[in-house]
Amino acid sequence: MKLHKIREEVKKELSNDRYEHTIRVYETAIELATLYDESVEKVSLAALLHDYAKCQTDRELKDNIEKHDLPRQLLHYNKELWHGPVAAMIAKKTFRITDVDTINAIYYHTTGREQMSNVELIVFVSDYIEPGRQFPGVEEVRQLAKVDLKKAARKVLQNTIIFLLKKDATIYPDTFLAYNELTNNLKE
Ligand code: DGI
Ligand code: FE
Ligand code: FE
Repeated sequence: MKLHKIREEVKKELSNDRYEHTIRVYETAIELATLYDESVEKVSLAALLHDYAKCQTDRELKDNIEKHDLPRQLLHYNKELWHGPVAAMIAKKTFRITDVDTINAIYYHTTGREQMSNVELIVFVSDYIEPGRQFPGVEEVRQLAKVDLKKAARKVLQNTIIFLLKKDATIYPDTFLAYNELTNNLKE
């Protein structure tokens, strides 16, 4: 499917606000791909589809996780984590995307994981820094993203972990694993 067609499908599936966020992530991801000499095609597809399942109900997301053999473990953590893996499944099955890097960038866009590729890091960071975001500390991540993708992603993970801890929320293992790995990287 052509990019403009995918864009139309995404617009149909999402609320206006969610679609606009998606387009800002897409534009940010293309800027970063250009800066880091990564595949514009991969980050474009991943960014356009990363939140494709965001407007599904909890029931629909849960059913999709069960039906399509996604990790049951997800169901024991925050519902916010469900839409990435479900969107990755739809990207494969409906949009016929076969590139593993693109699929992984969609799948792990919320939690992060160890050994993220540059394409995954770009989508992960772009989701956090797109110009509509106003998280405390976002400006620091925007500056880091211009010089070092891994440092930027580490800061996103750190900010998110602190945010979740303050809310008394649980933290998905992949989020800790990604944070630990990127923190150890800095010391080497
Ligand atoms: O879908 P978006 O709003 O664009 O962004 P997202 O997919 O990164 O979702 C982020 C939300 O998920 C954020 O408010 C934190 C929340 N969240 C809940 N549990 C976890 C988590 N984020 C991470 N990284 N790890 C968790 O365990
Ligand atoms: Fe998301
Ligand atoms: Fe998003």
